[in-house]
Amino acid sequence: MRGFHTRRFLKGFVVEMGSWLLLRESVQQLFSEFVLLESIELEPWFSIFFVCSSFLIMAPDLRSRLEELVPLQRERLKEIKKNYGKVSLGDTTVDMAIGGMRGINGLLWEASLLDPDEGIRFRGFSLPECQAKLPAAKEGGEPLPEGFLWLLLTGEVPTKEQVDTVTADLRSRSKVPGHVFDVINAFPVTAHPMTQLTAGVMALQTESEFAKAYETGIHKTKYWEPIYEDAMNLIARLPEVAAFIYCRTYKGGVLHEADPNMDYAANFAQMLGFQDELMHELMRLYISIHSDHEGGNVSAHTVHLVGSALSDPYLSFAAGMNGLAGPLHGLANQEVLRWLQELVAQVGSDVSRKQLSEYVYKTLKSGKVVPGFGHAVLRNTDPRYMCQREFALKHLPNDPMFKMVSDLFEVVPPILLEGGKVKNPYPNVDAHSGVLLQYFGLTEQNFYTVLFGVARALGVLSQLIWDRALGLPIERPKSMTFEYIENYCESKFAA
Ligand code: NMX
Ligand code: MLT
Repeated sequence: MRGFHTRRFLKGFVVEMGSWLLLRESVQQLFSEFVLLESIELEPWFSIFFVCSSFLIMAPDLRSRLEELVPLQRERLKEIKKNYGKVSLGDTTVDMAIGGMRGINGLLWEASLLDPDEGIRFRGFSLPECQAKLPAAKEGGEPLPEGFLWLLLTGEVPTKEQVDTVTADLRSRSKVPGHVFDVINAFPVTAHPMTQLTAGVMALQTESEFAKAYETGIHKTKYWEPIYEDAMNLIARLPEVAAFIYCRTYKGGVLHEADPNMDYAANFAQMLGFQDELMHELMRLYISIHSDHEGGNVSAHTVHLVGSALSDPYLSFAAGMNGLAGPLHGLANQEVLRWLQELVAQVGSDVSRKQLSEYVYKTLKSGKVVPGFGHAVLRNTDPRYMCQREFALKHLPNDPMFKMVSDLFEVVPPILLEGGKVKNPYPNVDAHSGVLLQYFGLTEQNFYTVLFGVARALGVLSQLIWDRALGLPIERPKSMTFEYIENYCESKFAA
C-alpha cells in the first residue's frame, strides 16, 4: 500500500512539473527548444524528465486525474451557489409531493442526465456516442466498462491506455476476504441472489477505509479520498462476490478462477463460467448500459441519500441494492423472463401476435403490470433497449425468444395506451436483457438483478465520490401531514 502511495506521489510530482513546463512555453516552443538543446547535448536527465512527464501528462491514472479535477469542480459549485443560489427551479405541487416526487428538481447528479424523449446521456454523451467513442476490447466491438467508469468519474473520454490502467488497478484490488464467503454461505441456496448480494456487500464493509479514517479523524476536505478507495475496491470485488453467489446457488458450488489477463467484464463472465467471446462482448455492453441512469431512480437516489449521512460506500451501496431488488425497479428484468416463460408454458414457443396480445390483456386484467414496459421519466423507447435490440439483430436474429420480445415491442404499447393512464407505453432496459442472457446460457433469471447491481455500482459510486468531494450536505427534504397540506392549501385559497 505504501509503495502504491509513493508511486502515486512521484507520478503526481512529475505531472505537476510537466504541467508547469507546458504552461511556461507553448508545446511547440518547448519542442523546438528541446530539439535545439539536444543538438548541443542537453543534459541527459532533462531528456528523460521531459519524455516521462509528457507521457504521464497524456496518461495520468484515474485518481491523479480526479485530484486535478476536484478543486476545479469545488470552485464551480461555489460559483453556482454564489450566482444562482436563490434562483427557483420550479414549483412543487401537491400532486408532485404525493406522487413519488415526480418532476421535482431536487438532486445534483453529475454522472449522467436523462432526457424523457432521448434517454440517458453519460456526461453529455448518448449511448451510441459512447459506443463510438469509448475504447473497446476489439476493433468495432462493445465499449469497455472501465472506459465508462473513467467517463462517469471525470467527464472525459479516456484513451485505451488510460482504460488499461483502470483494468489493472481494479484487478489489483479484487481480492475478496474469506469471511465474505462465510457470510454468504450462511444463507440457504434458496435465498434470493439479491439477498445474498447485499449480505456480501455488508460483509465487505469491514474493509472500509472511510469508516476507519472517520473513526481516527479526517478533515472533511479529504473525505473523498478514502471514499474513492472504498468505491474502487468495492467495484473491483463485486464480480467475484456475484460469481460466488451464482456458482453456489445454481452450479453446486463449482467456482471458476479469475483470469488476470482479461478485462473487467470478460473476467466477470469467465468467473460465472462463460468462455464464449460473444458472451464477453454482451457482458461489456450489459455493464456499460446499466451503469447509471441519473440520480433519481430508486437505487441511485438511495446510495446518494444514505451516503449523505456519511455512511461509507459499502453501507450506502448495500442500501441501494435493496432498492434495486424491488420488482418495479431492477427486479423487473427477472420478471420479464419469468412472464415470457409462463406464456411459453401455456401456449408453446411458437407464439402468435394474437396470443401475445391476449396474454397482455390477461396480465392487466389480473391487476399486474406488464414487466419491462413504462418508465417514471422516459416518454419514449429506452435507448438501452434499442442497443440491446441491435446486438440481438446482429448476433441472434433467429432466436425464438428474441422474436417474441420483438413482437411485444409492437403489441404492448397500443394496449397500454388504450387504458389511458400509462404515461409511457414503450419498453425499458429490462424488456430486453433477459433474452440476451438466456441465449448465451445464463438462464437463471433470479440472478439477473445481481448483474444489474454489479453494473450500477459504476455510476452510483462515481457520484458518491463526487458527493463527498463537493461536500454535499446530509439530505433532508421536508415532509408533510394530510392536515398540513389541507391547512396550507385552504390558506392559499383564502388569500
Ligand atoms: N403495465 C401496467 N400498468 C402500468 C405499466 C405497465 N408496464 N406502467 C405503468 N402502469 C400504470 C401504473 O401502475 C399506474 O397505475 P395506477 O394509477 O393504477 O397506480 C399508471 O399506469 C400510471 O403510471 P405511470 O405514471 O405511467 O408510471 P410510474 O411512473 O408510476 O411507474 C414504472 C413507472 C416503471 C414503475 C411502471 O411503468 C411499471 O410498473 N412498469 C413495469 C415494471 C418495470 O418494467 N419496471 C422497470 C423500470 C426500469 N428499471 O430498470 O428500473
Ligand atoms: C434505472 O435504470 O434506474 C431505471 O430505468 C429506473 C429509473 O431510471 O427510474
